[in-house]
Amino acid sequence: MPPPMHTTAYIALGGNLGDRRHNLNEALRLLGQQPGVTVVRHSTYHETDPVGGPAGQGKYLNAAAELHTSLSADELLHVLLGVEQALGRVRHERDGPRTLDLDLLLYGTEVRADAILTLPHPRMEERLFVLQPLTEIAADMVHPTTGLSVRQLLERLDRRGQLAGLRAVVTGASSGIGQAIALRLAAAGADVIVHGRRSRAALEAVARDIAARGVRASVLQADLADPEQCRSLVGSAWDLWNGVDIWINNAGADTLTGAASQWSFETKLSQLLAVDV
Ligand code: PH2
Ligand code: MG
Ligand code: MG
Repeated sequence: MPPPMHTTAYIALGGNLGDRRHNLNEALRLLGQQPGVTVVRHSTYHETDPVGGPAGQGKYLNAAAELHTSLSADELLHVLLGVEQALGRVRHERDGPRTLDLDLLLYGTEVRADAILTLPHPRMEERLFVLQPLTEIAADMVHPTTGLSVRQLLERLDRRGQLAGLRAVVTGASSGIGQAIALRLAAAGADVIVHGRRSRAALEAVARDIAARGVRASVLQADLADPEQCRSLVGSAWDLWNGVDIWINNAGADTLTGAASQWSFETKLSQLLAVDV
């Protein structure tokens, strides 16, 4: 008898609530029990820092697994959601802590993007917590849209730096510490918006240095002492690249040098509160 038709699929497993090791073990065991699904191999478990989501959440345990399945991609997705639920997954906020997340990374060489499913998984290339485990079990597998192997995707991400794909804003970035923070973020792979109040030319020079690191750079000006300009700065920054991942409130009023050094204590204090706070 010929072997039954199957598709090779890869999934990412991760969780940062409860007994993480137990949840991953159980997920693999339950998956193997599903009709039409065989767990061929899985990676070791990697402890990883949470990417995105709320501050203060615990570290993740992540893994990857290779499946053989006679199910369609939609059916397999349904099975993954069922196993998540069986292990107590409750969905609150986006990227919030969870007992178990099962993401379908690849289903054969299928490429699709619709309301139900995007294949390959749209963020797998940016995620060390996916590519490191996946490299253990499928280093030479070719990713269908980039044409790169999983090992090459990992090497590319390592080269691009830890903050690749994240969008940062640094206020008061035309000089000094703010400029240094902006350049360091860019060196780590982040796209950076540099904010300043006055000197457009200085901001544009910093933006050029940032862009020279191969990331996106942009300039926004606003007087942070003016609440209305604060609001519009946030709106413009958000709209520019459709979201913000990192916001550094570096700007501070200079009340020590120049004309400001002659101000009364009360004036200095109110300016500090208006700009810095
Ligand atoms: N999953 C996310 C968001 N952030 N971070 C780590 N380290 N591991 C994950 O599995 C993970 C994450 C969204 O699914
Ligand atoms: Mg996920
Ligand atoms: Mg998921």
